[in-house]
Amino acid sequence: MKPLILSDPLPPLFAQLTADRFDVRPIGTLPDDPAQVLGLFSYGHFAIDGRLMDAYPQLKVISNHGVGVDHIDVQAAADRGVPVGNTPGCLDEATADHTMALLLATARNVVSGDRFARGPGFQNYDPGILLGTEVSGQTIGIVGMGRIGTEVARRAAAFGMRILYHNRSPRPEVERALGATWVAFDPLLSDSDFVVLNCPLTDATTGLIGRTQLQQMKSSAILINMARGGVVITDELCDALAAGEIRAAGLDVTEPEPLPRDHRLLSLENVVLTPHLGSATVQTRHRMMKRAVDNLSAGIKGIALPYPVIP
Ligand code: 8YV
Repeated sequence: MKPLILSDPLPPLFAQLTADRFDVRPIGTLPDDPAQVLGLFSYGHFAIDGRLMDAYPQLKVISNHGVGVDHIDVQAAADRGVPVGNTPGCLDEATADHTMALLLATARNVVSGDRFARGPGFQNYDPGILLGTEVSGQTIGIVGMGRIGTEVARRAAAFGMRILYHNRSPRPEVERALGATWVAFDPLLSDSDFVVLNCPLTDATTGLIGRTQLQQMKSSAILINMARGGVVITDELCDALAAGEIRAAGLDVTEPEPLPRDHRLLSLENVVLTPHLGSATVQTRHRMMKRAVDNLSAGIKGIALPYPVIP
């Protein structure tokens, strides 16, 4: 009998991968005996709190497909002796690539340009339309110099950008390798042409960017959020974008996510949105799934997870 795992819906390819090793059933459907459930698998970020853990007395492991575990109460899991695993170190390049994609798209009007190029208005070439802002030679301010932030810095260096960053602890090796400079949060906001969020969502970063911080930014600046929607106060960002207090925003994540279809953010022209695509490449998804499945297997065997989350 294969170990019983509860998961949110998996696409067919991954459903097959996991089905080879586990009996995967949808979260929310109670098995006859909850004590049969040995693992919880979070694919699309469903919330896992202590109460949910307590519903399964034999729970041996919680595996998260992805790095961010803000939807899992990791301390509650530790208190119950249940290890939590995630998938670090295999999605940094893909997520950094997408960060640059949003940065370039907002700076160079890629989305509005696409719309215009397809529309009835494009009859004659006019060199004066849709002028973007330069990327090369501009200042990027990276909030969160972890693995992903470091890959963003590497790309920014290749674009000839000046690199500022803010992180709890300075990263001298990144400074040496990529010419990045640690600055306090306020000067990062006021000196950057692009403020890029690559930090985890924690108590300290929830609502990190609101009205006050947006007003500290240059009116020509662009905000890129690749972290979690909750790092930005959505209503206050909408106000700043509508009032032209900042130039534009590129958002891979929002709060709430997805946004209600009539949300104000969706009607703003100076926003480029993607639906949480940071790590969404075929190659990266396969690496993530492998790590997530390895964590599940180890937890069920009762051995140390290869990719544990330390509370
Ligand atoms: C995934 C993510 O898209 O790693 C993260 O924190 O948010 C993304 O890489 C997500 O975990 C989907 O499973």
